[in-house]
Amino acid sequence: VENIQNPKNISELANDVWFPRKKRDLDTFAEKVLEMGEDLPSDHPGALDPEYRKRRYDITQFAKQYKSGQKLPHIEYTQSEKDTWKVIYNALKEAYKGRACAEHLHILPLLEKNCGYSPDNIPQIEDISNFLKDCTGFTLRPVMGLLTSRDFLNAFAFRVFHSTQYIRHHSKPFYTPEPDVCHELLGHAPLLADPDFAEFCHEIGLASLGASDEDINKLATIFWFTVEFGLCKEKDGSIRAYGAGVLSSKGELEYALSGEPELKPLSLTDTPCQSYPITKYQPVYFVAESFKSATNLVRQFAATIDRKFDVRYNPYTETIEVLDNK
Ligand code: TIH
Ligand code: FE2
Repeated sequence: VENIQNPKNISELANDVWFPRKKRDLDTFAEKVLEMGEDLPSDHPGALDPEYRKRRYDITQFAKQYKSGQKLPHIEYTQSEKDTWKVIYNALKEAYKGRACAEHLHILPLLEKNCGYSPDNIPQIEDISNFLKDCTGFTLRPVMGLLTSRDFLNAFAFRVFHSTQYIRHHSKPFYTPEPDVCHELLGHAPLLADPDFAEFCHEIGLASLGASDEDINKLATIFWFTVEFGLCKEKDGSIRAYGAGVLSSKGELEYALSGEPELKPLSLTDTPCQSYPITKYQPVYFVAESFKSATNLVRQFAATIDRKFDVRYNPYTETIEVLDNK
């Protein structure tokens, strides 16, 4: 149904740019994965394992066919996949002590209680999505692999998080160059249950709607150094990890807090322009004072964005409203 939003709020200023206006519009992202969706590059740990590739292919097909509002795909994980999960789960839980931020340490036991998290079980995204919905309004939807930054960030405006469901190759459990179910469920999901963190993500999402390519790059960089690889200061002054890429890699989690890499304060001057590698440990991390201060930083950035209109999310209709008041 088109154009049934409150007509008073419709601004024509956004008519020349496309961005998702309703949750269902996210369905159009499904086929636009960048790489590693159905195909693996030759240096991927699973590239030469035909059985692994077949399994990945089968799991990504559920994501390809998924439509907004449907029940999320239930994956019956094999014993070998569960074995990989167990190695990672046990090692990470040990490594979280003294390294994961307070919010993550608080929420993981809740996921164990409510969503089937355990060393012997790979949780289902349906259960996690329902849990997150109650906590912060975030929901999950399956994805074949990496989306463009624009698509991935746009979904945050709807409090939707795209989650892979396949697991990394068993030969390299403690670091993988791409998202997998361990990265999503152990790295991202716990933080998405935290209201301040959810608001931070939502703010990035709103800023990304209809933004220029240059602004999208900067937002994606802010995202990279916060949601993916962020460190933060705890109340006692210690530095911990909240970024999902750090919290899902035992190797990188230990490295990030070892004193070896460079740590800089999260800031609007440095962070949006910092370059970074995607497939190895980060040489630089940024430390946030709090999720609230990080949210303010995104708001300040959003105010500099060259966009003729303003946006807000209407949670009742699950649509984006475009506003004139700029
Ligand atoms: N390196 C992470 C891990 O091993 O869990 C996965 C990724 C995070 C960000 C991009 S890929
Ligand atoms: Fe991620």
